[in-house]
Amino acid sequence: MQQQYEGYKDLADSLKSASALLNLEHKSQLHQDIITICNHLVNPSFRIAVFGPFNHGKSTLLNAMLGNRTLPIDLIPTTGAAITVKYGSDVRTRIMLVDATEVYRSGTEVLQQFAILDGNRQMRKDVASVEIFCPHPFLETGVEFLDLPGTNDKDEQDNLVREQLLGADLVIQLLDARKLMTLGERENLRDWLLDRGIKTVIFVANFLNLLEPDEQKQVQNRLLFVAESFRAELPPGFSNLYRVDALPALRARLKGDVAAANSSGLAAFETALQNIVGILQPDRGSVRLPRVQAIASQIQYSLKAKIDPIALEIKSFDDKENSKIEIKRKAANLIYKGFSTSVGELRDWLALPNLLTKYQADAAIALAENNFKAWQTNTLKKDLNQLQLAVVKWLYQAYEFFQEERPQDLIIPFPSEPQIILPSKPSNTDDLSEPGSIAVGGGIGWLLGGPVGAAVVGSISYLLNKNIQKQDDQLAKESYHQEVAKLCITAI
Ligand SMILES: Nc1nc2c(ncn2[C@@H]2O[C@H](COP(=O)(O)OP(=O)(O)O)[C@@H](O)[C@H]2O)c(=O)[nH]1
Ligand SMILES: [Mg+2]
Repeated sequence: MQQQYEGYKDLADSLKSASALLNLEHKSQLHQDIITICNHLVNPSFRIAVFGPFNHGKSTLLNAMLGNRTLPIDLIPTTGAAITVKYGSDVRTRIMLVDATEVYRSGTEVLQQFAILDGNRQMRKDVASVEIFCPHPFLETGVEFLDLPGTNDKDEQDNLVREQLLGADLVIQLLDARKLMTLGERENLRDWLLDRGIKTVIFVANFLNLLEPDEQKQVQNRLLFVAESFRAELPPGFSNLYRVDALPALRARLKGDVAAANSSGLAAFETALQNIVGILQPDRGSVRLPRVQAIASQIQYSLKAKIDPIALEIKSFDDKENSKIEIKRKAANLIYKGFSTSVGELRDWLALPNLLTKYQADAAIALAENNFKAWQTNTLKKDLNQLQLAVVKWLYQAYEFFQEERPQDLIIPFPSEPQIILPSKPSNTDDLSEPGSIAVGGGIGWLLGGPVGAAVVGSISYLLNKNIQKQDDQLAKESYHQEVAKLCITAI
């Protein structure tokens, strides 16, 4: 039992924290219902509420059961507060005010002051709860009664009453046999109760004694129909319809007249009630949990109504982001491919064998013609620039597209101009008139002018075309211009 209560406390806490997410107005129906359900879940007593329009004899019936005039009857204008009747060793009244002041008095006279409606038929706003303690054996078993104000006074009171029903384990619905509810009223009530999972409802018909005997029979049949149309969930074998003449019952109890109590219908009703409570009380979960389910699905529904638009917003945001990511992915792919191709081309170009194949002859000739720097700028650097530009173009696209800071430019340094040392001129050569035998890069042009220069250039082409410069060292030695040509090729 203890464990079960702790479980219910957890359940109540979960309901409260789920409802907190809804930011409900404190006065809203759902918020009130949740509070009521949570309090009900952890209430250790079995609560029986008496419900019905004012002047139907609710208080009279409860007094008849209690065997005294504990509850105010005929308060003028009418009872305004819900009064809980609990077990106590003597009759006492406790009124809690909204400012947490407690009014605790012997007897029930103090009710006249706090529990009636004022001239405007309004309940005193400063009263939070009204309890009466009573030494009755039925109450001692952990049962409490709830005497409710009339339901057709004012909307505010209707709300109060309905909340109280939600917190009751068993509802006694009082009917006036002289004026039964209309079909519409009945359906309203039934829907309201069933929607909230309130299924333990017993009908008690009052005032049947005021009808003529033939009328009684007719009304009895209609009452049966009303009771049957309500799908009550009572323990098997118990009727959900009883007849009690409340005032004669109270009088019989006050006098101790057992026969009169029997004929008023009170004794049979009490016996049935005690048996029903005996079965339901140990199994309060089965009464209370359907209401938790009803309220939980309302919370779920409200939460879903909040979640759905947010989920939709998140989805459309995600979709947008994903399509952006997809575009970026495609762009990255494209740029990466282009970049790889361009870098590949540059790398191939830079490979020494390729450079030699493409440029060695021209470079060596340029060197021989003292034209190396101009050749380097106009041919070699131009070709490199083109390839480099292709690489950098992709990089710039990437940095622009992904909004990154541009990197430093790619710098490929050039070696300094090659230098050669001319061998000494053979003595039998007349073609060269100048005596200088050593020249450094850039300085041999004047030395190689004239026919010797032309012969050197011719030799460079010849040697590279034949590709014999390595094979035959002898050959170079055979002629001075071939030797110089070979030096130029090597320098390059
Ligand atoms: N004749 C007659 N009067 C009744 C009966 N039950 C209640 N009354 C009277 O109806 C009036 C309203 O009763 P009360 O218990 O205060 O009704 P409540 O407003 O539903 O609590 C009182 O004057 C009662 O005496 C009954 O069975 N027969
Ligand atoms: Mg009353």
